[in-house]
Amino acid sequence: MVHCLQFPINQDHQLCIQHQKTTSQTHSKRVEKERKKERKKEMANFPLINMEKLNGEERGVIMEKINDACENWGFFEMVNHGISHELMDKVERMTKEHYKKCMEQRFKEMVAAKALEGVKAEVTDMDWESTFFLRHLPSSNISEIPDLEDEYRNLMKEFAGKLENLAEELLDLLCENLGLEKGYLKKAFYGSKGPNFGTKVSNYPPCPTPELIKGLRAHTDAGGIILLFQDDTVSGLQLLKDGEWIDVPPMRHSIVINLGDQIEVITNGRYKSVMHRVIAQTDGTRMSLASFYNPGNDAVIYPAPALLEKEPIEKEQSYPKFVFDDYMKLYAGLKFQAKEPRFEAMKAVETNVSVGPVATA
Ligand SMILES: O=C(O)CCC(=O)C(=O)O
Ligand SMILES: [Fe+2]
Repeated sequence: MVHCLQFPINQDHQLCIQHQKTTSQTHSKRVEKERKKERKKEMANFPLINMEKLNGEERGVIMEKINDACENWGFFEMVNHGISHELMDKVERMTKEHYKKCMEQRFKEMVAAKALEGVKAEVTDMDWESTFFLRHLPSSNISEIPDLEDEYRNLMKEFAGKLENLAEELLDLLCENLGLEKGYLKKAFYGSKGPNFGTKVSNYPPCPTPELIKGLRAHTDAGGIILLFQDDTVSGLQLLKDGEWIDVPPMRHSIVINLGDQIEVITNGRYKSVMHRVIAQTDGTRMSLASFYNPGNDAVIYPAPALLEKEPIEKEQSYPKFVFDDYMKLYAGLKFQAKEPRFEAMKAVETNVSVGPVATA
């Protein structure tokens, strides 16, 4: 009898919990659906710039689109940027061949040695990527990198030369939009030996647990302007916009641009470096070549005075002045953290920076 009495009560209770569960599941499903729709919309809005149109009557519209992308996305994707498709196809083919021949086995051994294949909890101190770094400026290290065929070395030198020109062209477009004199950003990056310019060649192999180990953990880039040649079929790069991770759509022969922390400082926050990450896929290896056009080590970075003049008093000098290399030393340990504490830390040591000639006696 007791059982009989209790049973319906329990069942009601059970049903009640079940009902609450179902309602909250429906609610969270609805929220997730809304979010997905929102993400899709944002992805469709991802700024795509046809650089060819800069030479025509639509120049003003395109410049405005670039400005909007810099202010609101920190990212844009360029087509018809002037680098030949033939050159890009060859770079892609040889990079993929090099990965298969020289890097893939090494990556598999690293995964086995670190037992990354069967992880059960989130890995927060490693990335699921296979990389090497080519330095182009101030001096090239391409001849010192082992395992590269001469043809690949020469190809990468040629590609880097084209990207360097494109980076400088872009910096001038940014100057124009910001109302800074032509050449201002290039000069600001120059220091005594010219800019640092290098390419990180990456492959993100298939990962059995992409939710537990990122291809590359979320970060903002420390430097100036980044030009990315990414795989046109295997996706994975995402940027954070209004609290949502948005896919950067793969597109054949496009170059993706994003802005680093130094552009944020020089523009006093008008343009922002934006958090991004790479999610490895469960099938398919994603290739990417990220070329970083950064200030020289001894370049002194600070908000452009011409931009500060336009700011209300309270926003004036909200960013620090520092030597770029000091920022890089700080970044080395804090890359995967928010940028704001880095800016604050640089502010704290700012008084030591001298822009003029150093007194020696
Ligand atoms: O591989 C990519 O798409 C992005 C790489 C990146 O964000 C980086 O190396 O800083
Ligand atoms: Fe990055």
